[in-house]
Amino acid sequence: MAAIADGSILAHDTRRDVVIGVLNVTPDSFSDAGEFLDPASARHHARRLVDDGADAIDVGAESTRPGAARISAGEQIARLREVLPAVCATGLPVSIDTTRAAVAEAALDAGATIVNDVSAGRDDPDLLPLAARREAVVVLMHMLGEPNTMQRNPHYDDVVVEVRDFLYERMAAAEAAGVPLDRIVVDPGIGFGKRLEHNLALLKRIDVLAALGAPVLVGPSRKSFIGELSGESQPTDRVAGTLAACLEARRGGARLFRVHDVKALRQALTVTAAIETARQTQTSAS
Ligand code: HH2
Repeated sequence: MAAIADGSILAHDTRRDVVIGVLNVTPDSFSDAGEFLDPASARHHARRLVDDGADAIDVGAESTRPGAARISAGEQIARLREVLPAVCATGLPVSIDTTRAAVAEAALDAGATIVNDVSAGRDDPDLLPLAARREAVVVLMHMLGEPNTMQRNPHYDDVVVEVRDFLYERMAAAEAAGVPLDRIVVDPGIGFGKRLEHNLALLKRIDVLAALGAPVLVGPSRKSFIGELSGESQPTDRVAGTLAACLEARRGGARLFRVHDVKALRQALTVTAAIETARQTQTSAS
């Protein structure tokens, strides 16, 4: 785990699974609202993510759950001020989950090296040029509309093709802003303007997105489609469904997983990798 704090863990040549632990410094996130708003508990949770085997930590100060209220860049920065230095001190690469350039800049100044933008550079025109200047890794995520309205009757003719074309266009926009291809990660945006069937179609066809040539990140963690399928109303009780979604996405070529339950996913990935190795050993011996 040496020398990865610059975000190079996300580089294109890695075949390693990357587990990104979620740290929401928010009062209104859908599954961990208010838990880590106070800096001491945020620091404590960051250390726990490290102990649980996270490869990186994604810190956000604005909820993107359906219908969430927008908060200003200044308020996001205030929420993050005490938390970010402590999270960066863990030594893991730190990702900032924001659509605002000012927030991204404050996080990069504090030591973050990855910008996770759920608007894929559409919300703030300064974000991609900033990421380019600061040589940050950028996560470009698909979202239909915006958090306030995205779950109002989302419609696609072909969700996989439309998400792929959107990500292709945003990759081109990021490259035009100066972000090199080997610093771009793409994400289908599970739950962002998608019904159950859209989420399932995307998780089933990650290979189509992987063909774009950038590493694919998925963030199904505890999301409502798992509740729809299982009847589980408590997000914290959706861990098993989260693991299933991540492992299926991995079969299609997803390499990065943004999750709340790092320890459980790490274990699932370790077992999956061991079985794959056993299969390869068997095949080469026969
Ligand atoms: N999902 C959430 C937030 N950020 N970023 C990426 N790249 N991909 C995702 O799927 C994704 C994301 C929503 O989850 P969470 O942070 O737990 O909730 P909230 O937005 O309510 O804080």
